[in-house]
Amino acid sequence: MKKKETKVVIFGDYDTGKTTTLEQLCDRITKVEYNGTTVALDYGNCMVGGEKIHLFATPGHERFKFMLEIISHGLDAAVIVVDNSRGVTLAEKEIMTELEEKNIPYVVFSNKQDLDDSELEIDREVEVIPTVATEGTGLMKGLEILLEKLN
Ligand SMILES: Nc1nc2c(ncn2[C@@H]2O[C@H](COP(=O)(O)OP(=O)(O)OP(=O)(O)O)[C@@H](O)[C@H]2O)c(=O)[nH]1
Ligand SMILES: [Mg+2]
Repeated sequence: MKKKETKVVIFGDYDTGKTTTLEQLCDRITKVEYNGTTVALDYGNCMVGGEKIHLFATPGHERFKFMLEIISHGLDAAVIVVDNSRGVTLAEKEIMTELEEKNIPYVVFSNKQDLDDSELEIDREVEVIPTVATEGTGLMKGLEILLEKLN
């Protein structure tokens, strides 16, 4: 029998820490970026509890928005990486609404806690995991919380 494989897509506005999150969660990742800005996608995979997780990080800049739909094809779950010092942006709210409409489980990583550890203001019922992507803090725990929602 084929082993279960899960596709997780990481969304979030520009510069929130999506690529850094993926780099910390996976050993080897493939990045398509220019001067540190993701222009197409990042890909990596990791094993969690014997399950293979395929992780894709989206570009955050508005001009690459067309990529989001392409990367999202067939996703099982999602992470929204928010810059906690910036708060939830309109683009992030739109993604959350779309995921809710499609019944896709997701969690929010309130990243850059080292810059701002105030509680993230969010107007919906969703699990928020505080993270510092540059240090790897909270990331694997957050991914595990997300994957529990799939079982
Ligand atoms: N202080 C701090 N900086 C962070 C953290 N996570 C990421 N950064 C920094 O934020 C900047 C952007 O990080 P990326 O991971 O490239 O962000 P991104 O969301 O992939 O950016 P785009 O692909 O352009 O949308 C980099 O300079 C990172 O080092 C964090 O937890 N704390
Ligand atoms: Mg990126």
